Amino acid sequence: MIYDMEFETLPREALSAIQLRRLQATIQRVYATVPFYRQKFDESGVKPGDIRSLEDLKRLPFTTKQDLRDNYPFGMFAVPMDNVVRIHASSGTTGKPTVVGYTARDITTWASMMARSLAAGGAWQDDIIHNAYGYGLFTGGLGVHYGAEKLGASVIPVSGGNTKRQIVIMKDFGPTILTATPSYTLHLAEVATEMGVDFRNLNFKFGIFGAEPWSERMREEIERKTGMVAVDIYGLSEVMGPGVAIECHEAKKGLHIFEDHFIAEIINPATGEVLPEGETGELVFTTITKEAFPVIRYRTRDITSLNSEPCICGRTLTRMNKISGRTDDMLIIRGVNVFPSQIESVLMEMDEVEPHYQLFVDRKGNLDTLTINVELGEKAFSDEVKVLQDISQKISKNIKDYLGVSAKVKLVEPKAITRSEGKAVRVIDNRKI
Ligand code: DLL
Repeated sequence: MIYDMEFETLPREALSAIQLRRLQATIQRVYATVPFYRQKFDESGVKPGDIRSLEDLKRLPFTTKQDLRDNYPFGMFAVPMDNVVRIHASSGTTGKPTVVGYTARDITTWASMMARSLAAGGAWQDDIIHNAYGYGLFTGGLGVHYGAEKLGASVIPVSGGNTKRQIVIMKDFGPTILTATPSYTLHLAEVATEMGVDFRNLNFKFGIFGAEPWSERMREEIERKTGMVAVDIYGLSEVMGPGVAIECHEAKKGLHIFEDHFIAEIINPATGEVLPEGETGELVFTTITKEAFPVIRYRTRDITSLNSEPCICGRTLTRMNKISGRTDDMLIIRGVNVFPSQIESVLMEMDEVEPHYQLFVDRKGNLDTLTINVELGEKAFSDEVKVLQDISQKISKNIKDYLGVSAKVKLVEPKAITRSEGKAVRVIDNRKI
């Protein structure tokens, strides 16, 4: 066995026992080695020895992105630098990046988890993986790369960009698995069409897409345009990178969390209270095997719910539902809360427009306003003002009917919105400037 897949079907009691042992060891270690955790635990009056059950995790304080920033760059590392073999950083839109480190064993663990993720997503040793996640400080490229090699698949380390060349490679090398962000995948499909290549005739079977939110509607659109089965993969640099959770290709319904390495909780983001299974809130992770950069109750800001119903694939690992948004991405337009992914779902229902859009939020006086720039499809594109007016009114009406917010809709020509080679920028919030 090249990786620890046997953990995926354990009965709950056995998995919990492993989790508790690993959690206790992690808590002891961070208390002894990271001054930040020692101080935080002391302040809340909890000693490592007090963690006697998984329930006791609740007693520990949260860790936030701000805590990581305050300890920039290496203050949260739990090992000396001579044990750190890799550094990644997540750019972040504001402030300093978050810096994370890995020991040699962390890299091996991560590769195993990514191998398991790829296998769950439909890949195997005889597959050729076209890896279009960016290589560099971003964890996507190298994370998938090591996992693909561990699995024994053949990996093409193409990274993001040079899109035309990517299409030629796809035609000539015949990769069977695509790993990329959903937005870049749409761009790849579009460029293929321009080059006279029908994506659906390429060799791909599965696409393993993540690193940004994408709606069920977007999944349908991608599957229709590319002819592959689209699977959702989730992860974040602070917890490890890609491979924290993934959908199995059998069910494509919820992402199995690798609970032998991470403990997930859902909290009410306003009060910090832990919510019961099934309720929606902020996802919080505790790592239980990481050496260089363990995190305790890290608040991801991602919004989802958990579900431990049995899955048809046989895995007993709890699933998290597709991320519906981030606590810091929620727009409040005249008192109505709305997430970009909800707007995406409404747009995707309409044949006239393409899945390329941007949301502009402005403040006029005391009121927030929302403008949606959305691309017209080639077929719907018209010079007639009346036709265009009708389409934009229809979109506004649908947004109002489904989401209860008023939005101004601006139709733009096909290809007018800048294509992403990694994570798409969907929201431009001019209130924050
Ligand atoms: O995006 C790691 C990754 C790489 C995941 C490749 C999947 C594939 P960061 O750059 O640190 O790490 O960004 C993490 O991206 O907190 C979420 O808000 C968002 N995110 C990641 N995966 C998904 C997903 C990588 N499947 C942040 N759905 C996370 C929705 C996602 N959002």
